[in-house]
Amino acid sequence: MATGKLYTYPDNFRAFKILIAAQYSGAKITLVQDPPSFKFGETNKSPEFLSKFPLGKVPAFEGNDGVCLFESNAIAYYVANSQLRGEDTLSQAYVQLYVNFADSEILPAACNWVFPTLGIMQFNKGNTERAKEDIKKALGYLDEVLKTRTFLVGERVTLADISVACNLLLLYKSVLDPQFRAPFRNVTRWFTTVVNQPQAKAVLGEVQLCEKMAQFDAKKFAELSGKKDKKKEEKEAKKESKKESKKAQPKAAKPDEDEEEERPPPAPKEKKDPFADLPPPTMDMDAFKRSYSNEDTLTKALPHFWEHFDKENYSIWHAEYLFPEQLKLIFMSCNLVGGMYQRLEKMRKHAFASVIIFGEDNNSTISGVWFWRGQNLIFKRSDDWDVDYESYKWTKLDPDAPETKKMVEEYFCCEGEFDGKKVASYKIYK
Ligand SMILES: N[C@@H](CCC(=O)N[C@@H](CS)C(=O)NCC(=O)O)C(=O)O
Repeated sequence: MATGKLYTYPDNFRAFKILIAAQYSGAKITLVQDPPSFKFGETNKSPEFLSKFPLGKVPAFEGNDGVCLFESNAIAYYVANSQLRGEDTLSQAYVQLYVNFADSEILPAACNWVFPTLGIMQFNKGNTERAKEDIKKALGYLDEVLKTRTFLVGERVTLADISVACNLLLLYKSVLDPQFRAPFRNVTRWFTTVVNQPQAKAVLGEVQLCEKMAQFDAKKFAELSGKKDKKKEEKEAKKESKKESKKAQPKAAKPDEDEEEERPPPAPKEKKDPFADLPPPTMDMDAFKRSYSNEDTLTKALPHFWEHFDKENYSIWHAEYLFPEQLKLIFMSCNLVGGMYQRLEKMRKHAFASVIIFGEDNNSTISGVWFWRGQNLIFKRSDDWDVDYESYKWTKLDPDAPETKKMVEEYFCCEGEFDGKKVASYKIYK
């Protein structure tokens, strides 16, 4: 039976899957999640940890026999028993179906909806509405399945129930209010059954279902940080009144009306080239990114950068997150930055960034160095790119100044003095 240590941070729903599986199988797992033995952003970035888990991600499992595993579903499988894995090949295939369904069809939408309500991700109305629709679709499917079943696969709890329930946990706790969950009664019955099994309860404690849907309060967010951005509000109001179809922003009132407005989706407009006003690019961005990804940053990628950087057609910028007092756990800040990168997917060919999260849980800042095509703020070139940038202060840097050289080196290497700030984590946009 598996015995070992599980590295994670407290209250990680990914670790819950593993811990619940271990409750069923009797696997002995020692949690390593509190300082000094584990500090998220530090321990998991240490050479010792990386030698065992090269991606530096948690949860990560180290068996007493030396087995090292990451990816929460793989660990849950390893520490489970045959009941949880599925007793025959078809049941095992169904278990895989639900484990993957939980991660692909539920989790991304759950994060897009819940994270802004926790203040750890920039709110975007279109994204939240889309996430709600995705969740409705996933719950609708599960509700059909669970009409005639107590558990998702077979007659007993399996990893299917554990994975799906853990990925629904944040939703049920904070946004699936009685009205939203009313059409999905079978799912709620099943969810309550699963989380109240003694093995789940031992890990999750009492799970209280949401009474009132948590909301992102844009005004409060801005007021609290003392940086109310009038321009952004005006823009939002304008967008709202125009019912801009592109982002399919529904009215706040009735959900049924919202759906009508959203369907059918508008035909995609012919997009104009955001860089139409600029000469063709001269710098080979891919070549730099290849060097950055594959070669030593200090001795290869940086010299490559300075040799090929074309200051006529590209510019370098420093970005400072404007609301550090809102930042909570370091991994949440990573998600904030990761979400911004995702929303800027189509800009990747034209930009590169190293964004660093400094400090520690509940006391951190985010700043980065970017470079991109053109001399002005790149985010203004397309409506698709303007979601997050106003949360940052942007300062254009002089590419010839020695301070810039130092800053670029520190940020690209994610190492350096940083005016005394301590690197907790970083994310590269490439
Ligand atoms: N698919 C992975 C995701 C793991 C993951 O993204 N972990 C995050 C925290 S929730 C992490 O360790 N991030 C640190 C990093 O990206 O450096 C799993 O299910 O285990």
